[in-house]
Amino acid sequence: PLDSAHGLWTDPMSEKTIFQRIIDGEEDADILHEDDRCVAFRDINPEAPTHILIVPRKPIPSLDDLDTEDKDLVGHLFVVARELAQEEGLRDGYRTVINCGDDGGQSVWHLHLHLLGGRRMSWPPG
Ligand code: DGP
Repeated sequence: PLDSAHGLWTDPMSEKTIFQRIIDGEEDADILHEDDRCVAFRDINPEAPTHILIVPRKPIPSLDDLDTEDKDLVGHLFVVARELAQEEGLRDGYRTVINCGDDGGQSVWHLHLHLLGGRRMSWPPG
C-alpha cells in the first residue's frame, strides 16, 4: 500500500468511498455495465466526449494495493473497457488510464480504470 494518509479507506470502520456507494446502490450514477466483478458508469466530470469509469466491486484502494490474485480481475476491467469502447463507437481509438496515488493524480481511493475517447488525446499527460 502507498505511504499516504489515504490508508484510512482500507479501514472497514471508515466511511465508504463514493464509488462504493455507487456499487452499493446508495448513490446515483449513469451505469453502462454491471457484472459479478465490476461496474462501469460515466464520469461525473467528463474530460472527453466519452469518459467512463470501470470499477471492480472488490474495494482495492489503488493499483499499489493489487495482489497477484487480482490479475484476472484487472484483465477483466480491460476487456470491459474494450467492449464499452466498441459500444461507444470509438473506432478511431481511445485511452485507458489508472491514476495511482497522490503523484498519479488519484482522487477516489477505490481502484478504477478510466476509458476516454471521442477526441484526439495529447501526450504526455499533464
Ligand atoms: P481519479 O482522479 O483517477 O481518482 O478519478 C476519479 C474520477 O471520479 C474523477 O474523474 C471524477 C469521478 N467522480 C468523482 N465523484 C464522482 C461521482 O460521484 N460520480 C461519478 N460518476 N464520478 C465521480
